[in-house]
Amino acid sequence: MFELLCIFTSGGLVLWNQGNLWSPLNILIATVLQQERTHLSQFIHNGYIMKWDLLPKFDLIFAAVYQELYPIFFVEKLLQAMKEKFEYLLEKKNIPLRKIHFEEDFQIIYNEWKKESKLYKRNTETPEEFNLFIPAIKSNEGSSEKSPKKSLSKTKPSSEKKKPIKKATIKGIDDKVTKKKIEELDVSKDKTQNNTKNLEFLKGEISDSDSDENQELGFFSRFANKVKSFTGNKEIVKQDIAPLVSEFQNTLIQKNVGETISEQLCTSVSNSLLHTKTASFTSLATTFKVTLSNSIEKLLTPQNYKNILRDALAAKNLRTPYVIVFCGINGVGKSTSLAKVGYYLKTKGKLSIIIAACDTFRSGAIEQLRVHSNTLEVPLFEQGYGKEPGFVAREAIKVAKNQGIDVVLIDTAGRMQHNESLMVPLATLVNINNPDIVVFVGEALVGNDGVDQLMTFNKTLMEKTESGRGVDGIILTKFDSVDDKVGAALSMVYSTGKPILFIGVGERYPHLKRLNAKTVVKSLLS
Ligand SMILES: Nc1nc2c(ncn2[C@@H]2O[C@H](COP(=O)(O)OP(=O)(O)O)[C@@H](O)[C@H]2O)c(=O)[nH]1
Ligand SMILES: [Mg+2]
Repeated sequence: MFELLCIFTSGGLVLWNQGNLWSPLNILIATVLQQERTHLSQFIHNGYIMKWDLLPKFDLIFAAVYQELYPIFFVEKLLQAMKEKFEYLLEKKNIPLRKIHFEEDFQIIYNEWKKESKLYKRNTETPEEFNLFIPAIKSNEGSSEKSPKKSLSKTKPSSEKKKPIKKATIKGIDDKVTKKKIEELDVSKDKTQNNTKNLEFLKGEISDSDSDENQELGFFSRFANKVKSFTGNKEIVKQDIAPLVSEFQNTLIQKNVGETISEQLCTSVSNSLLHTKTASFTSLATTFKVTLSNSIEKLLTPQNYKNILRDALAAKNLRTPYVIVFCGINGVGKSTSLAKVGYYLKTKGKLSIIIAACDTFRSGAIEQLRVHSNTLEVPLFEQGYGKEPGFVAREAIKVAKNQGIDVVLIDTAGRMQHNESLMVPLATLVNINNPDIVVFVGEALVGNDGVDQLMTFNKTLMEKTESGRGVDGIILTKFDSVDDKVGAALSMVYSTGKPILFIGVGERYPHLKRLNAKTVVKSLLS
């Protein structure tokens, strides 16, 4: 029989479990998983065998604990089937993690596995009996009243209180688990099991998915050194979590995330954790942090992300120019970002570009663009100052069509978001030309004002354009000058749901990058 089968997140949130013997698992976490020793095929401690499987993509661990004395075969197949089912539910069925009711699925998987395992067993002529979720005493020839092994009692250890292991006081991973003891206890290196290959493969998968730029942590490193106190597998109640809500709220505010947004985010994490259980090996703070990290990462990876390069190449195939409008207030880096995007599309996509000088308002704007057009060696379309920007853009698009130019980059005048009379010409430009994408350019430096700029641009455009279209995406500039105060990125996406297409990380053309959500999360919560 299994003492414990469970599914939990790397943050320690138990999503599903059957059986209740957590102590051996604590040791597994502390001595194997936290130390990234996942190449081991199994772990044996105090008469218990532990096996596990990982789903790094969703931060999930599937683990089984059973008595060494009563071996169970093909456990890895059961864990794998559970993992595949979870992956299917999360990825194909799009069911949120916390909404998965696994019990029924598990029974099906389990029955199937039991059947198949028997077949395998027959084929491989494995002599032992199966003992699955039934009292595991039967084959001990009347010795059921005496523990067959020094540390094991014969009765079913169904709870922490009754656990049969000698080291019954083990509560958490800092509970005197010395290195020496671990070495003594860890006999798994001597055992040869056929799932080694599988785990090696998974290990590869972990490093792959984490090899994202600036990505620093291994899957299980997230456990490491974070465990301070243990919730002991008890239900989380409001009093436990309230101090964490204000602590993390302050952390976010210090990183320039808007106050209301910080509060809303932390409250929603708190609500999602209330009345759930964390495993005894992890602290509530860790669980909170991992849950918050995951929700921020999800927020920063919106479904409506637009891949400018791919879309521009697709437009080229249709022989229509791909039109991008850059808007925002003065001095945020609109013209510089326009030039950077031009450079990117020209070098990466081998696309031909024309720049349209539609900031016909601010003196010097056209001359500044000419410098970019000369440096990038792309044509500049301009009709001088004072002209209606929408008409200049229309002419530029005409030229692009006639000359077979792939992309039109439209520079616009900076305007304060609340200046109605200046917003009208921008809306007219969008109305007349129906660009493929309207990009809002904002600075990473700003706090709430940046959010206000974006929201007002978006709202005004929606109100003033005939089709009711707003901003499609964001370029966040001057990321190089904010250190770890990257909260504007989160605030903007949270408030509007608009994706960050690029970040500007310097003044030169190649200083344009995709936002790495994991890096932002790390900066926000470090
Ligand atoms: N450090 C840094 N400076 C930037 C970035 N983007 C733009 N700038 C600078 O910001 C200033 C204003 O840029 P500009 O494109 O003229 O802004 P615009 O008025 O919105 O068109 C210039 O000095 C740019 O070099 C960036 O990502 N990082
Ligand atoms: Mg400009």
